[in-house]
Amino acid sequence: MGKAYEAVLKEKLDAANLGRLKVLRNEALLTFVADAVALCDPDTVLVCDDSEKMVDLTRRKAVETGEEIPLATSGHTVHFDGILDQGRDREVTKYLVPEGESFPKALNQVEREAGLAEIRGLLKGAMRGRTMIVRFLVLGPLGSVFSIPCVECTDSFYVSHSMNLLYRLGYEEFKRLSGGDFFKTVHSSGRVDERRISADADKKRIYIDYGTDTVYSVNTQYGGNTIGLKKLALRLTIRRADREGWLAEHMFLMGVRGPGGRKTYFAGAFPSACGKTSTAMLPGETILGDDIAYFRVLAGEMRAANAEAGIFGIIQNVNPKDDPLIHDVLTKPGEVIFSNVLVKDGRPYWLGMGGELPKEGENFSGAWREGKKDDGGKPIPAAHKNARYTVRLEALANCDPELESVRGVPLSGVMYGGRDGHAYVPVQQGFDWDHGIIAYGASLETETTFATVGREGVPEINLMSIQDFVAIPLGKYVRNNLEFGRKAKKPPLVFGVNYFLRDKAGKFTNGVRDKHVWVKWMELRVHGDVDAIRAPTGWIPKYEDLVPLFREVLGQPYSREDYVRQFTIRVPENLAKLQRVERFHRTQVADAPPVLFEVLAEQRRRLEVCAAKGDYVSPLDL
Ligand code: SPV
Ligand code: MN
Repeated sequence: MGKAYEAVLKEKLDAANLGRLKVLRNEALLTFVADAVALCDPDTVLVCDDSEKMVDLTRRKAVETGEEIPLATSGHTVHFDGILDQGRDREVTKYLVPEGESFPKALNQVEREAGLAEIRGLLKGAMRGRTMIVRFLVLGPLGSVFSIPCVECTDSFYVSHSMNLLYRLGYEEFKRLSGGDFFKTVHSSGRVDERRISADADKKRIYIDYGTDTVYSVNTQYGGNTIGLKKLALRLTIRRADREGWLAEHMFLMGVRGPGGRKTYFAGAFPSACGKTSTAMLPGETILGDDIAYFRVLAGEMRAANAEAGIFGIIQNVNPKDDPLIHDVLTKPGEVIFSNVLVKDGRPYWLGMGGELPKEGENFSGAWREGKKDDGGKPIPAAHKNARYTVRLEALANCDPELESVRGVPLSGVMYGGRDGHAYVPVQQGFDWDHGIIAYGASLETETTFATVGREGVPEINLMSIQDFVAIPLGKYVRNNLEFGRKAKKPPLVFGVNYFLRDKAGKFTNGVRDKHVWVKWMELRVHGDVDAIRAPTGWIPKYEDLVPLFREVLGQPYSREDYVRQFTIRVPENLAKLQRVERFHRTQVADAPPVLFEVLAEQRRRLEVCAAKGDYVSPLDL
């Protein structure tokens, strides 16, 4: 080798591990790994290839080190994160911005040199006494235009094990890679306690050096903070997609069955707790992805692929009735990592699983019994609300067969779903791509869910449900979406859904399962099989088209009263929503495209015209 990195690598890597690294013939990679080794100072380095032996080794080591504990069911393990490490941490996740460079002000950031010095200081010597695991993975299907190679150096076998389930193994891809860019992550759990849990939560930092496509993460283990390929890479991907003219979205992908056995693909963006996973997993349909989708126009057609190959899903409320498919995976033998659930006698328990939970067991706080309080005197729940499961998508009986398709799948529809108790109807279709992107995507609101009695949800905009990750100016991101639609010969239809519309008494106007009917209606719209009514906010379903769908999909009748209650246009509430959305874009989005305000202004005019018929206009009167 004879290069600067040679001495470092030779000191820590044995011949076999060094050989696996050198055969990749990638200077940038060797430099990156050597830098991580020199910085973190592990005792040994394990360079993983894609062999079953390696995959099995990281799986076994996760248990041997104590980061995961085997459960009674074969293949099941549990991992606990610290009490202050139960979710993505916005506060300490920052972009490293070089001095003098313009970067969106709304995003959490730190001057690059100062930030690098801080996080590298925290990583210095952090892996002493441990093994550094070097993992090669790929975002998107292997060997495709969607593929993005990634390397992660971590001292957590739990993180390494999780990546086996969530991504495509990429060692062979790196062999094929001659030069080319790749994403890099260095992660260390930092100091750990006797349960192998990160102990210095106050020193938790996740910094994104977007100029070098490198992520640094330390003193944390929660998947969303440590698995570089998840939301951290999404931030880098959005920048890359911006440069290259495609889109990286925070969306699920699903196949919806239509008449004659046809299958139509949809993508969907929902802020958390707005029905994203339950839509993606509707029984009878196929699931292609639950979190991150890439869109490209190939030969004039919009195509989509899942960046991931597994699910890091919220387990709260998963029950056999509403979520039969995933419930099946979580209760049968097979590879599942549970995190932050309650464990009693080798069995996992979570909130909302149905039935009584044990009164004691082990959870993220250690030994737990009902009534246990945290340092602030607040009761610790049996399991965390953000407790999760990690599984391969293929474990699901309805995993779509096109998951690994190198050209992705043709995308026919995009849906945006918020939590809106007051204004938007349960389902509607944008008048065109621009209207859908603007009136549904860029207007996506979710209500904060306060448990406090009498306190109503405060609407908060989460633009396309991706706002946290948009590492380019927000207005540019909206513009990219608008322009992207123009590149396709036939852009997908855009739908807005809202599963949370309430009546005057505050009751939900819809049942939990009604979403399946809306999805089937969208499928029919894509193929022009049903007509629709032109409402001020979009095309809405006709009553007579929904009746057979309710009967066929849910086996239940659908009354005209329900239809009128759900699809009445609420003019004042819609005007108020428009005002909030406009204010957001005027004040928070410096470079909002002018067309956005035009489309919103047209929507206002349509609502004002409609107001001649009254404040609340029945769909039967439109
Ligand atoms: C989300 O919070 O949107 C997730 C989980 O999908 S995380 O990996 O934490 O981002
Ligand atoms: Mn997500």
